[in-house]
Amino acid sequence: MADLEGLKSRYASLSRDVLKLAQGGRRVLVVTHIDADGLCSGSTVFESLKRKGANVALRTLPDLDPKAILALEAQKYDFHIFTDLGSTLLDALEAALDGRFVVIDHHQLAPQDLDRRSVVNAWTFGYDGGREACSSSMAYFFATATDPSNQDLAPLAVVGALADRQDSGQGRSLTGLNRAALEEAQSLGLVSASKDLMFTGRQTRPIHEAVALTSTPFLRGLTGNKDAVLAALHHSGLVLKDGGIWRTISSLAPDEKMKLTEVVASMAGQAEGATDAIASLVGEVYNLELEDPFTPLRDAREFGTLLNSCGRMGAAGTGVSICLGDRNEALKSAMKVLSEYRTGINRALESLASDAARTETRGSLVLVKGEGVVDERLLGPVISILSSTQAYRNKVIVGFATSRESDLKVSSRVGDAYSGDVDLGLLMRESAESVSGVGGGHAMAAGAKIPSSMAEAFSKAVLERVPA
Ligand SMILES: [Mn+2]
Repeated sequence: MADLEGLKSRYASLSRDVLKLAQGGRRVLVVTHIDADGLCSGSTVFESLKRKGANVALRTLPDLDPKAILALEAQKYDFHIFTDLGSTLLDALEAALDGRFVVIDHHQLAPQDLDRRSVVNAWTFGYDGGREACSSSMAYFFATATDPSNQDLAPLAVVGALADRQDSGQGRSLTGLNRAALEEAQSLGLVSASKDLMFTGRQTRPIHEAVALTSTPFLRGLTGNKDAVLAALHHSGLVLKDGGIWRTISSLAPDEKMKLTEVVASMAGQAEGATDAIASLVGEVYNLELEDPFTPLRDAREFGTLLNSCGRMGAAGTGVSICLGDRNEALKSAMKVLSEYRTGINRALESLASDAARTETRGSLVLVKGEGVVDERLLGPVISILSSTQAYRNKVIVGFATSRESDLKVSSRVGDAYSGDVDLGLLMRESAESVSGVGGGHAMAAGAKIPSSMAEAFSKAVLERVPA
């Protein structure tokens, strides 16, 4: 059972302890992951301490591994707060940092670690950390325990939750601890929730561009193809401009939205199951009311995509600046990163689609060989998008990309229509370890790194563990 009061009282004492240290001049370091949930959660904890005058710094990491832990130890901070990483490394952290740290997280914990003092984890308080609580909402309640006025940070919890794909409630809604943070944001007028068509750029882009930008679900023939969409929309008679200015999807009247849905459905209609894909385009959307309506920050899902692109493309610092409120230089450069990110993903998807030998289906498992054509930084989003396509929605999909000279990066996802029972975190870890690699993650999304020479042995190990 969810125990929000228990979490709040844990945070009341934790924040007291941390503030006592920090306000006494001790140096505190917040260490966080580079994905959107990591950037939002790290920024939230950092900002809440900064506002109290603490001597605090923030660092982003692509991975926390034993080497990174040793490097941290050498810097001799007085206290460390890890967000969105660390739950599986408590022993190593304990050994290196000797009580001078706490982990705030939602990744699965080993059962014997649930009640350790050094970790505040969603699972300990009865929340499903894969669906109901992200690190950003965990961080949000730490921030409000530090000072109730930190409620203004609630939109970051919503962004982090959506970016971690936790909109798994009815109609793509947020639930659990994420919902609790959302409700605080709503009560302050910071975020509004409504039902709408969930095309990317529904408030910011011309209609045909918004349809073409949408990649989840992946609409074959439409995603990345704005000319074809424009031609079809013209043909339908939908009024696309208002006084010479392109209209947006959110400005359409209900009957026009219906018409748009029909056009998209008929274009995507050749593919089997397209109706399901279209149905999944309607859901709860979250508006950040204080953001400029013509930026991607206005829509919480797009805000998350923007942050994810920063993290993946080596611009995590830019993402942090945006979380902390920079709407000038940081936003400008993030927009550029986002457009490169989208171009890179589309190019990778095209390369994969144009070479049938790169995709191999074995029972319910799909292997995607992206070596040489998928940038390793984009492998995760590419595999995510593929797992939302009609062809692979009922599969487990495992993709590969070249990593430096002699390694392979592996990324895996479970399609939302897959009927088997698989824990990808475990699958990646066991399969990788069997070929002297490393792996892990969530049940629905996980990754690994293995030696290039072990690709075949690794695939075999995966195949043995995926129920057909
Ligand atoms: Mn996360």
